[in-house]
Amino acid sequence: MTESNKQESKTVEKEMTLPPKAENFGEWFNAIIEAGSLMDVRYPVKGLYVWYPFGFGIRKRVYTIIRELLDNTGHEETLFPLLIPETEFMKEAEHIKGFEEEVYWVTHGGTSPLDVKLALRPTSETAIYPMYKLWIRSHADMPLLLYQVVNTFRYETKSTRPLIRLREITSFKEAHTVHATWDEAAEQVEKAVEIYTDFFKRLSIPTLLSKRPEWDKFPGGDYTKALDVIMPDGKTLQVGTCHHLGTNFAKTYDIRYETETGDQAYANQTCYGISERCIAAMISLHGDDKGLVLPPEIAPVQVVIIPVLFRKGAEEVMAACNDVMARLKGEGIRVEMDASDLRPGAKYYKWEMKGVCLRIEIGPRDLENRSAVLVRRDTGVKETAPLDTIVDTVKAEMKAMHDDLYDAAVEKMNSMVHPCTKLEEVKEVLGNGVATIAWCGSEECGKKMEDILDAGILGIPEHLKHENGICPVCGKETDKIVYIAKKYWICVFEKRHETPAVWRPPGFFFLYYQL
Ligand code: P5A
Ligand code: ZN
Repeated sequence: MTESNKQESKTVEKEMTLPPKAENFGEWFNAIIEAGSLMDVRYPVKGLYVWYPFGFGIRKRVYTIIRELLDNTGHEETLFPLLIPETEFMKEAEHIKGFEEEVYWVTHGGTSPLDVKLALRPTSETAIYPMYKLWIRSHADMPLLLYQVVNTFRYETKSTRPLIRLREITSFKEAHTVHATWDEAAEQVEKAVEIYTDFFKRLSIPTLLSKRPEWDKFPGGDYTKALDVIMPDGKTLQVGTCHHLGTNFAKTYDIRYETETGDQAYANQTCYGISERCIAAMISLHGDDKGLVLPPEIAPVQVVIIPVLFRKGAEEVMAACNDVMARLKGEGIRVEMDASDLRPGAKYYKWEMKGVCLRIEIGPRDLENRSAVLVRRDTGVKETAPLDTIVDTVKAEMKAMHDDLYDAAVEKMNSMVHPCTKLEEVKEVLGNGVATIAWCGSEECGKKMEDILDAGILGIPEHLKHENGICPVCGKETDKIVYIAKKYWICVFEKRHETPAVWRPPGFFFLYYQL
């Protein structure tokens, strides 16, 4: 076997291992993580994975977008330490309650026990806010809008999954803001929601926005607004959260400022975060049985040129391909040429798997007409494009591809949101997406609904109102509606209410940690 033959047979073997997405989304997801060169899952610590360079190229572009959006809206990037002293970590009772089961502790320096244990940040409130106490002095120091992109550690006990539920979240983008008034902080939460919505649009991802119920809000916060994505199997993935923290953390960490009238007041805060779950959502929504489908802005390779070579005219074909490649590169387009001796089918397979947006084929017959064949990755549609204007055609197709991916995803999402009036209807539709139903808003009715349906309340989409709604549990009239979904990839604090409250009154807590 020649070297190239070997390569080809290996590729073909992989080709057969991507299971059909529509039938078994879970297996498809696991398979594409490897086949799409995203991550190596063989790292010998549970819940930790290695980015392949190709996957990291995707990550880099996704995080360039969020950085751009934040930088353009008054945020500044910063970097805080990974280690948090136990003394700071243990100050905010509600916050500890939410995270205590998830924290990794550093207890030793070499062989000597540390005087004060150090937590690996599960999120950075308790690292950042003691410094905010030092930085915030007067009303003129606000608003303060900082963010960082870091790794955080959460000892997740449910099954871990690459990009979705990690013990080392490698790409945690967390923003922490400080404001004079509660209303200003509330406005910032709305801005954060807008930034995240725009961010997901750039990834051609539509999201569902809702205000989380009381029992599901961020530990230590006043309220939480969250963005969820409906995954292809109908279950929802929480991809972003924006929390109003009120003055709760400010009181704990003594973040005060002098008002214009010379009084002292506690600051109001918000924080909001996303993780590499955004990449999980992107590949899941757009990918297909042939592999990754990536919005052009994200694709590490946007165009692949495949010369169709015969003995006759090979030189001219190569010259034309090189010319097109140089012109595309000149316009900043990420382009590769595949002149290898793989058979055409194997070449298509390889580049389709990597989510290359456009394939350009040029052969002797195309040259006779001064044209090339263009194939779109998302639709598979072929078109003939004149060589002279091919750069413009490529640009137009890439723009169209982003919009078409988004439109298709919106259509799919809308077809998976089912308005219901009775709980029996909700039960029926939950296998295929999200249900909306009236809800009076009481915790009692909410929890009853969750029990009856064996599903979770995502939250209230405050921008949607229900005329003449009737709560299906208590029968009260209401204008509120609620999203209900099967959500199996929940995050830390969503599990909090599963722990009986009697176990952890704050007093017991402190006692426990003082011992
Ligand atoms: C907001 C930023 C926070 O931690 N503190 C700073 C706030 N919120 S959060 O909801 O707990 O997390 C933010 C988002 O991170 C994702 N996420 C995860 N992703 C992968 N693996 C995990 N184990 C994990 N846990 C949380 C979720 O998308 C969440 O909305
Ligand atoms: Zn009710």
